[in-house]
This record gives sequence, C-alpha cells and structure tokens, in this order.
Amino acid sequence: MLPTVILKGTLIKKSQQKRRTSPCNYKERFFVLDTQDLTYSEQRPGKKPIQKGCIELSRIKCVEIVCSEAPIPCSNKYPFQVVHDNCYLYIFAPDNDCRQRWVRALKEETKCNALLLKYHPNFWMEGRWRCCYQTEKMATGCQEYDPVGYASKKPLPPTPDTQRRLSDPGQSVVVALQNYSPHGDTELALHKDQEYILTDSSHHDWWTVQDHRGNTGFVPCTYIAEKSCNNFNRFELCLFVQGKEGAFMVRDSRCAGVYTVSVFTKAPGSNGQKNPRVKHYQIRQSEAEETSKFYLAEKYLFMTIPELIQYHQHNAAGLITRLRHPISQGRENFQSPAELSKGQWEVDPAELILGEEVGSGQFGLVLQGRWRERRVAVKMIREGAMSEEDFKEEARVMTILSHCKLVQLYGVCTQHSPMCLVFELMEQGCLSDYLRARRGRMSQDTLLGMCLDVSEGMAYLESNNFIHRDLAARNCLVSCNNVVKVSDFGMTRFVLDDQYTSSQGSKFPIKWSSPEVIKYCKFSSKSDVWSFGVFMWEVYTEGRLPYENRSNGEVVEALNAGLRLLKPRQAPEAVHLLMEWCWKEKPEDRPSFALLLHELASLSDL
Ligand code: 4IP
Ligand code: ZN
Repeated sequence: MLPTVILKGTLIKKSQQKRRTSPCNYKERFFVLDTQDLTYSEQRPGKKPIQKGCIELSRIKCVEIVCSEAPIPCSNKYPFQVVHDNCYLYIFAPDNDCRQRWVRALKEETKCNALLLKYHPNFWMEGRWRCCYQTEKMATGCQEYDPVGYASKKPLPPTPDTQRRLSDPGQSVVVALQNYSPHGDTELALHKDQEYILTDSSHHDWWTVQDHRGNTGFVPCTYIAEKSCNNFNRFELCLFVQGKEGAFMVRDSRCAGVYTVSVFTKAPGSNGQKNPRVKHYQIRQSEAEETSKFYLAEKYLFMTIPELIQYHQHNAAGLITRLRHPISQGRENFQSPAELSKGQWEVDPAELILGEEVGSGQFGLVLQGRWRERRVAVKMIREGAMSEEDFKEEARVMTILSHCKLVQLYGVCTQHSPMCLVFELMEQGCLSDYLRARRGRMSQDTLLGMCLDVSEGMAYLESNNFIHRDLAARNCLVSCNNVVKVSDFGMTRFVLDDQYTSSQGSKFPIKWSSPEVIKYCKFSSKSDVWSFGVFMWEVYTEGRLPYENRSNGEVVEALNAGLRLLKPRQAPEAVHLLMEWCWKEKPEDRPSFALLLHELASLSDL
C-alpha cells in the first residue's frame, strides 16, 4: 500500500550533530509527513528538490514541543523535537498553531511505537540538558512523556479543595499549592510554592499561567492560589496593618532575580463585595531585543524599575489600584509601632528580660528570654570572642534577611555589656542533637522534610547572595512544631578564634568544607551547596559524625583522591544522587539551592 501524505510544509531544522564534529546550523527544509516516514528536502527554485533526510516513523520515540527561554538563532521561534534512534532532531515552526499541528500529527502516527517514558522538555545545548543540567546527551529524560497529548475536555485532577476560586483573576501572581506534572504539550508543570503569572482564567477549570522562564501552559485552577503562603504573610501583614488603599512594596519574589510588587486594596472583588486583600504582580522583562525593559500588568515599558514604579504611582494601568503609599520592606515594618518610629535594629536593654541558660555556642552562653511579648534566644557575646564592630555593621543586613526557614535575628543590644544578639527562640534546640535523640524513630518523610526545610532557607540566602559559610546540622535549629531552620548564617566572619577560622585550625569544619574552601578559602553559595550535601548525609545517618574515625588531614587526602562519604543506609538512591551532585569537585558542576529545592520537592511528592 502506498503511503498517504498527512502533512507537509516548510520548516527550519537544526542539524542533528550526529557526530561530535558536525556543524551546528539551521536550514530551511520542506517536510513531508506520511503514514511511513518523515522526510525533509532542500527546495531549489526551478529544480527538483533533493531529499536530505528520511526518518522512518517506526523509529520515532518521542515528539514534543521544546520549552526554552534560550534565544533561537533562526526566524522560526516555535521549536519541537523528534527523538529517533539516538538522535534529537529540533524543528522550528513559524507559529504555535503550525507547531501544534505537526506535534499532534506526529504523536498520532507514533503513539503505538516503543516510546520514551521520559523526555527532556528543554534543549540539549553546549554540552548539557538545559532542563535538568545532565551532561550526558543520552541521559534519561527528566519529565514524563505523554504520547497522546492534552485532551481539552479531560476532568480536573483531584485536589483537596475544589471550591476554591481566585477572587480577582487578571494579570496577577499566583502560587502553586502543590506540584503538578503536565500531561502533554499545552500544560505547564507547577512546583509547589513557586510563583506564576496568571494570564488567562476564562476557562472554567484550566487556566493559563506563565512561569518565570516565560513558558506558558494550562494548569488545573484548583492547584494555584492567590492566597499567599507563610512566607508572604509577613509582607501581607505589613500591608494590612497599614490598611491604606494602594499601600505597596517591591520585594524579592520566590524566583531568584525576579521582583514582585505587592499592593493592598479594598476594591470590591468579582462578586461585588468589599474585599480587603493584597495582590501581587511580578515585574516582568520584555524579551531582550536590544535592551530589555521592565513592565508590570500591561506593556508599559520602562528602562528601570524605579521609573516603572513612578509611573504606576500615578497610573493604575492594569493594576487593581495605583501604587499610592510606598511601604519599605525593612524589618521595622513588621515590628510594633514603637519600633517603627525608631526604625532600627538596636534592642533596648530595658525591654529585654533574660531567663535561664539554654546552651552555649562559639560566642558564649545562650539564654532564654522575653522581648516585647516574644520568647527569644539571647546570645551573650563573650569578651574577645567576636569582632564586634564588624558585626554591628553587618547586623542591619542580617536583621533584614527574613524567611520562615531561617532563624530570625531580631536585633542587637550593643548597650549591654557583654553585647548580646536577640534571636527567634527555637524550642527544640539544634538538629544534630534532635536527630540523635530520635534515632530509629523517624520516617522517610520526616528526614526528607528536614532537607527540604533547610534547602528552602538556603535557597533564600542564595537568592540574596548571602553565603552561610558554616552550614551543618549543628547550625540548624528545630522549632516547637518541628520545623528545621537555618541558623548562624555568615557568623563565622566575626569569630576571632584562629583555630576556628583558618582552614589549618583544629576547629575548622573541614568535614563540611568543599575542596576550594579547604585549599583557597574560596567561599560561595556553591561551597554552601557542598556543605548541604554533608548536611543531608547527617540527616540520613540520623546525626552521625561524617568521616567518624578520620582526622582532618585524612579527610583532605581522601577527598583529593576523589573519595566521598558513602550512601547512608536510610537514604533512597535519588537522595544519594543529590548528595553526590553537591560533592562535585568543580563548584560550577554543583546544583544551585534553587534547583536542589526543586529536586527535593519533587521527591517529596512521590
Ligand atoms: C549538515 O551541515 C546539515 O546541517 C545536515 O542537514 C545535517 O544533517 C548534518 O549533520 C550537518 O553536518 P552542512 O550542510 O554544513 O554540511 P541537511 O541534511 O538537512 O542538510 P542531519 O542529520 O541533521 O539531517 P550530521 O550530524 O548528520 O552531519
Ligand atoms: Zn532534562
């Protein structure tokens, strides 16, 4: 039987670079899909086209659109992929409709093949997968492949609360309530707690959102919420307390490098009723033409964020209300009015009530206490233990750092002698003791939850370019409701004890340090990532000491020889792989905390 033609048209293809030395180029080809093959030819005006390639349909393993923020160096901007044999053929369509036609038709013709279970949603480029950072081209995919694709009338997946609706959809920022794996090319993956822009809420069940990379797709509307999670409550609270229409602040969004404008409004909701609430709008950037510009709800473009804000102070232009009252984001806004007026991080000794001792640390004793109706932990700084002047300068930054997975520094009392630091009280003490005390009694979920908590806190520090320098289970604390928080970030910089600060010193945390820290004291978020790997190992061994019977010198030797800590018995393979990723020799080969958080979150979903 002769094959029947299903679809044909001119598209652009990237060379498949079957050999390492093949060139990378983009060529216009005339594609024909019939019931047997996908062929492409070079068209020559006035001459017979020459066939350049032919892929038997039976050899195709996956057909899917490519989601990428990478600039595309040809005129067609809608890529899709055809995976066959050991090759990745990237084809570029002139518009989305055309791309969908090809993807749908190809999927239909290949749905009974031996298909991939997982594929890579992004490009293979410059020696790595842009989606999962794997450096092996043939590495298994990182996302489930749906051979059939999106069915428009399919029912919503189950959710805990199907009654929930957004009060006022529009160009607002929403937060994912839980992870969602897309089925097919028109849907988008959701990662719990990440922010998205809601671009279309006209469909009853499936709404369109955009992620911070600009990828857009359908998601079940019940998986997203305008209502913020704990992390935003501080911002919201602060705007609510002001209670003024148009009170606003510009803050870091959960996605690194992205800013969000949060604004308080009393405008009636879609049901016509009064509805005081805080709305969040991401500041977006136009696609880089020559210079990328900023915009909020609608495309009023500005060179800088201050210019954008200034404009919206006078024009709502798509926002629920114009930005009337700037509220700064410093911690003073979260404090009592008395403190607001003072606007600083100095704690008045008269307001501080000291209680009993709860422990001792690098800098001296730690006491329980009360400060302004709050239970606090007070670190009394032993004389000569800290470079106090340097610390005072840094204290302002540290009090502003604020996240539900970081132990909050409320303030510093410099008028008291010794100087003392006032922290959030963590009732259950340090994590390493907590782990040891509960050996054999903690579930896999609990252990993974601890890693998740700390990766969240660390991802926040990373996004603020703040390096911890001494991440370890002993420097994480546990709250009364078993939340693990990161503590003592950046504090080693103020320690005056050489034994602790020099990598040759007996108290230096060699066993948590990356090779570049040991060799050149080169600290970075990526050296924190190394320590996080050791931290995970501590969690999964339930508080054992890493390299228990080895001296620091022996550890350095072992690391140089490429040896690493062994997989803890309790650690699932996927968690062990993450540890090993954290312990890559070169800092640039290690994942970021943002990525670790994402990976851990997806494990916690399984
Ligand atoms: C060629 O580059 C073309 O891009 C080929 O595409 C491509 O073959 C070759 O990749 C690549 O080397 P030059 O034209 O500069 O020689 P086409 O056949 O459409 O002209 P694919 O396999 O992508 O069809 P290799 O890896 O096959 O050599
Ligand atoms: Zn991938």
